[in-house]
Amino acid sequence: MKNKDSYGHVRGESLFVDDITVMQGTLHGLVFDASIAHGRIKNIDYSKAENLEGVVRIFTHLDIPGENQIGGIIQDEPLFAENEIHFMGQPIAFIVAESLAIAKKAKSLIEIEVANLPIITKAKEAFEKGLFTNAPRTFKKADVNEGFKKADYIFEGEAFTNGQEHLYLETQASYAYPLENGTIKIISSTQGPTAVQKTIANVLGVAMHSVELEVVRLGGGFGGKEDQATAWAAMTAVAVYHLHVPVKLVLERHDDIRMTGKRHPYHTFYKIGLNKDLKIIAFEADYLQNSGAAADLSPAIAERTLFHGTNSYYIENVRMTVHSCKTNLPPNTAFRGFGGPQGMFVIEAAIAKAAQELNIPAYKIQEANLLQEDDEFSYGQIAKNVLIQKVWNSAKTTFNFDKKSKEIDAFNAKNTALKKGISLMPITFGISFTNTPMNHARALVHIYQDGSVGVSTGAVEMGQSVNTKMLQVAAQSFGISSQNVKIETTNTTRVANTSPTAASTGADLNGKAVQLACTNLVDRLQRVAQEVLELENKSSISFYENYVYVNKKKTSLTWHKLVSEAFIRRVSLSENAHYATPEIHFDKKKEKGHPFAYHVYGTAITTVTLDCIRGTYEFDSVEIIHDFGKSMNLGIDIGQVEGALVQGLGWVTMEEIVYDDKGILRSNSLSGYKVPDVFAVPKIIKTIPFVSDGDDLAILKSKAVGEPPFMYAIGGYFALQNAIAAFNPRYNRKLDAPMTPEKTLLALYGE
Ligand code: MTE
Ligand code: LUZ
Ligand code: MOS
Repeated sequence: MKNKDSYGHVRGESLFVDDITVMQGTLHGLVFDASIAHGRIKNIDYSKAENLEGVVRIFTHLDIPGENQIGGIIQDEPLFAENEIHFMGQPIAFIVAESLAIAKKAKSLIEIEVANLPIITKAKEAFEKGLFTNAPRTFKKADVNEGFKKADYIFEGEAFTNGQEHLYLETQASYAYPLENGTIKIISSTQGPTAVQKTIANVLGVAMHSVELEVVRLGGGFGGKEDQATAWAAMTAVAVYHLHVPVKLVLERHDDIRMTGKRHPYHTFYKIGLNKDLKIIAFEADYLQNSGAAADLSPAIAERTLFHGTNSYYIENVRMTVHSCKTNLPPNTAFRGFGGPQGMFVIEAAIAKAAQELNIPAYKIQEANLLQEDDEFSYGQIAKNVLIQKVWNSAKTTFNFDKKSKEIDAFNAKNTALKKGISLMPITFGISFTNTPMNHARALVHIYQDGSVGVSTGAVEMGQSVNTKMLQVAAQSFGISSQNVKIETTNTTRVANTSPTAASTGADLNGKAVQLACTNLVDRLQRVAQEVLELENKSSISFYENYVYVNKKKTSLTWHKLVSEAFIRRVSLSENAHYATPEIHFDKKKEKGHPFAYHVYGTAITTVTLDCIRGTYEFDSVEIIHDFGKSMNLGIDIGQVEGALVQGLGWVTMEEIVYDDKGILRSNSLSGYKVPDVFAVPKIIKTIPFVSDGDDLAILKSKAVGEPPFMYAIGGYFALQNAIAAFNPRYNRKLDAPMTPEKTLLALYGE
């Protein structure tokens, strides 16, 4: 089945927030934000702006009826700045006017006086000054000092990864309007409708039942709308609270890029100890996470860095600590992989460093340390149904790794202006929110009396095709064709108390809830069929291709007829089901437990050709063996792998976020911030499913796929490093992503 949205998308018929037909009297909002990164507000004069014709009202923190607070995990982030500005782009006021053009004019008339305060943009500086958004977290396994004592080789180094702009096609957006009795309805482009609802209730000082959140779909989220869709929705809600008319806010691209947080940059200090047989016996890391000016999701992201700090390797002695450093950047936030990519980059950097020092290819170290069945992760979970060795071997044989390596050596021996590089990148990614209490979901399924079906869940469609998967689950459970099923919008009045659609768990959690609801309905309908067909029992009854079957034989009773019989017999045709992932637990005091329902495995082989005169490069191929389990929709799942891979290659090669010393974002538009275009995509991307049983905790045994493939791209970074080293043997690898052509050129001719 194709993505249900594909028809609407190519015809331009799919609705996003900005496409909603607005109601009469709708007003337009614009955010007045800080143009400096740190300072004390001495005075703001709104009078000229307020007096402009067409300006309805300018809202500040003084207009907030409840709490001026939007922090999700830690309450450290005001909706509107009060006395102090903490980052460039921080919202100070919300201008509401009859048109956007008027609001823009008004914005230019606001006069602000500030006293500058010292600006910190680098994690390391904040670390040295002791500035943090939240407490550090440490995962320990066995005794790392003892491990280093036993090691034959010890290497130390630093690794950097920069941030990443989400660049969802649809910018942050919200449309809010009053319903009766003080209720406000908000249509928002958010991955977390309940979080937005809860925050708005707190900002307005009203009960959650007075705030209704509705999400149709997102033009991409990638984590950027897991926590950071809230502010914009809250601003429109504050305006509606006071004005009692509809208010719309759609960020323009420059405003969105400037005001929102990004992937966390990391600056990490690591130490790795190996034995003569290349076993990694000890690994230690201090990750300096650049959290920005408020915690946002930093504590949770820090946690996932630790979970994935040892990637696909078994390491006996480990100590890893994340320090969430408070800087004057916009609060950094969730982005596909959620700290996992940052963690995996470091262990791969440490392995690359060791390989260089030992003068061996990195894959020999990788291969000597792959996780085996029943190995213990640093967080205490025992690895079960481990596929990493298998997918690794499969990638090497399927894609002729040995032959390719030799060909590349031969090519490099013959050529001077062009050099090639190759790498292997294994991934092991845990599926579940690492915060155990978040792993639950609900579904509300209605069978209408004409046999058509409406399904509501807490899942948010953002292009990942979760709605198509929900539709498949319902259609398959009922044995009816997919045209009979409609996936409804995500709405907090139909499905409440949801976790955000994130952590790649959307299809699993919501799909399992849909499955449960459908199973209960099937049970009821089987009883009706038993009556109608006058059978002894219902165990022989099944539903298939819109018909009732008995002992696998088609009867004349159709699904539609059966449903109308059930309706006449006053049988409930609606069901609400709740699913909570079984088995998982985690003890945050001991930092041990079983946090993940299962793991997703895979291995990518990447080859690159480097132009050693220009410093430019092209990825020739990325060939992947990926563990989909039993994919319920291979077209969609391969699309996720390819999209994630290219997004990851952007992160490690070309997307360079630049804040200057004053904390001003210089890479603030697409002329200065380059993302992969069609020419940057590897010439060959091959994704071959690794055939396995899947996992019972995955929906229909089809494993989660949203984030894991992002990390294949890390292999692209190291393939490129290898190509540089083939040209410049003196190159002392500075593992600093992204490896832009400029940095590559310097590396080719530097020490
Ligand atoms: N795919 C598209 N097209 N657009 C997106 O915004 N977000 C990614 C991934 N794939 C995203 C996407 C992220 S960050 C996550 S966590 C998952 O989708 C969320 O959806 P799922 O849980 O249904 O996999
Ligand atoms: N969000 C979250 C996530 O709150 N917890 C997680 O573990 C997570 N993992 C990936 C992406 N988003
Ligand atoms: Mo994805 S970073 O979990 O939204």
